[in-house]
Amino acid sequence: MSKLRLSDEMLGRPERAPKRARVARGPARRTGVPSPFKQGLLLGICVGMTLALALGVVGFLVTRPQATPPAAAPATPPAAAAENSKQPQASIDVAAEHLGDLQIRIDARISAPGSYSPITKGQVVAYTDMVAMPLSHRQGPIVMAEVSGSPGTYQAVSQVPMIGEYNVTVEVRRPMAAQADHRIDVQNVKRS
Ligand SMILES: [Cu+2]
Repeated sequence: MSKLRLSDEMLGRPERAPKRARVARGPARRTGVPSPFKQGLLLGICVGMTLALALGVVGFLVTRPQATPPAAAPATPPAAAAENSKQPQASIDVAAEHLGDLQIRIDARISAPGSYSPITKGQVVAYTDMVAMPLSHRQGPIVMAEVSGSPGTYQAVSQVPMIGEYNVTVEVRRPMAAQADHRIDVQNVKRS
């Protein structure tokens, strides 16, 4: 640039005005040609960022209520989860009996919460876990079969590995998710 300026001054002292104009046109053209492009680029970036922000805000607002129940579900008991999903929860009455030789029979009477009518053809499983040794010999899922002639009553027989107090969890999988717990003390190998 300095060389050009010097040469312009050297050569064109008498023709300063037109050469200055040319020089002025040069940078003007140089700035003029990219400026729409730059403006367009800036505009594009601005519009793009605004759209991205808007999409982000919309996405955040839309997905937040959906993300809250799964986050709350593991922290809260299934009863609260069922309330959140507004699904009718089954009423489960669990009983367990030691039959002897560490065998236990688990009974579950499952009914609809409002009408108390038995829930038939349900998918029901049970889990047993020793209270004093949590998860060390947890058993299940033990499939519970509906007792014929006794609609809504599900039964399973299982053998626990050692004497002790056991927590029996009955889990209804269908037609709705629900579960209930019951404690049974298996203290003697013979029938207690
Ligand atoms: Cu044990």
